Amino acid sequence: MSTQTFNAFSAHSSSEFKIEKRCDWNIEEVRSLFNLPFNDLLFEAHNVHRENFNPNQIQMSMLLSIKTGGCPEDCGYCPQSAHHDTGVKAEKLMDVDDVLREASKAKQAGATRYCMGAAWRSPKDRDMDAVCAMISGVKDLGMETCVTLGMLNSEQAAKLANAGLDYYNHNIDTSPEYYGHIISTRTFENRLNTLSNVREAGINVCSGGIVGMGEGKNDRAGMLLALANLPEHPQSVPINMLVQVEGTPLDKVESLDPIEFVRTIAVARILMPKSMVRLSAGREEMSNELQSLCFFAGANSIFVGEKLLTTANPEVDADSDLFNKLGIEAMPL
Ligand code: SAM
Ligand code: DTB
Ligand code: SF4
Repeated sequence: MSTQTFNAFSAHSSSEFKIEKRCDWNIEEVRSLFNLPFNDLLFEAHNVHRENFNPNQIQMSMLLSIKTGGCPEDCGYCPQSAHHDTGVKAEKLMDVDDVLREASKAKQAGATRYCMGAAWRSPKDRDMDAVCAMISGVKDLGMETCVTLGMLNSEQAAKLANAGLDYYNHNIDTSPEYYGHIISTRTFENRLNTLSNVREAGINVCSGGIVGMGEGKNDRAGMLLALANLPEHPQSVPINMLVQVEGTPLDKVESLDPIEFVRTIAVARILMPKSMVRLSAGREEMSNELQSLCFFAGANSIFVGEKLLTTANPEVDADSDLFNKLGIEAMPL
């Protein structure tokens, strides 16, 4: 092992590869991980991964947009914001029966977690009963449940917990410093507040972010630092590569070097050794080789199915071909 690797890790590892679960990382440590030689970073991340997970298993989630478009928030990346002209039409909340029909197809396709997303700033109280019925219906099918509905107060979080919700997805999206460049209709603090309401209701936290939004390396480090230093590591950490959508302010932003994307996954794995790290949006534009590097670097969850919320995801057959080539199997529940 190079001296550089040894120095970079000696400050925070109890043995060569053992990295304790910590919530007190500092930005210099995170930056030094990002700056490691690529092979050293991948080697360390893969070892951390192997200590905590079967490296040949990937968890599979499926997404459904239960309420599409017309969102009052102005997130610069999002095709569903009413502030951007993207051609995504505003729809009503889906009927519970339709959602459950889609969920049973997802189960047949091998998904073990069903994630339902709504283009809301926060749910209206009048919508909560329908969402709770979706959650309990999906649970009855034998899948884990996840919803992403925007900001929640503590009463709403408690209601979702009572319905049996397993995970709440609420991304911090980028570093605190870059947040205002991407979204003006809410603050980073608002995000942390909802995460705290979710955690206090006893729901597992799914929180990650997006890279490739024109942010710098320090923002990627700052985003992962903020996630790793939450009172508890999020149980799931989705890392999205920006899907550029025409009509959004971030369309045509300079795309992120794929090697830097793999570094982001690797650093997430090292900082949050026991969390599921999801190679989330953006796989449609990634080669098999890039995805394979991400799995080696510690990603162990994906979204399956041909659609994310409004944009494309790889064909189910393409994913199973890749998994066969890599000897990867679905992670059982
Ligand atoms: N409205 C809720 C919210 O923002 O929390 C839930 C739905 S929102 C679409 C869920 C997440 O999708 C966002 O937090 C963002 O991380 C991700 N996302 C949205 N548009 C994206 C894009 N174009 N590329 C990558 N990720 C995207
Ligand atoms: C997450 O981190 N990524 C998913 C899920 N959580 C809700 C959403 C990705 C959306 C990509 C753009 C779209 O399809 O609209
Ligand atoms: Fe609305 Fe969520 Fe899209 Fe932001 S990311 S515009 S809150 S749907």
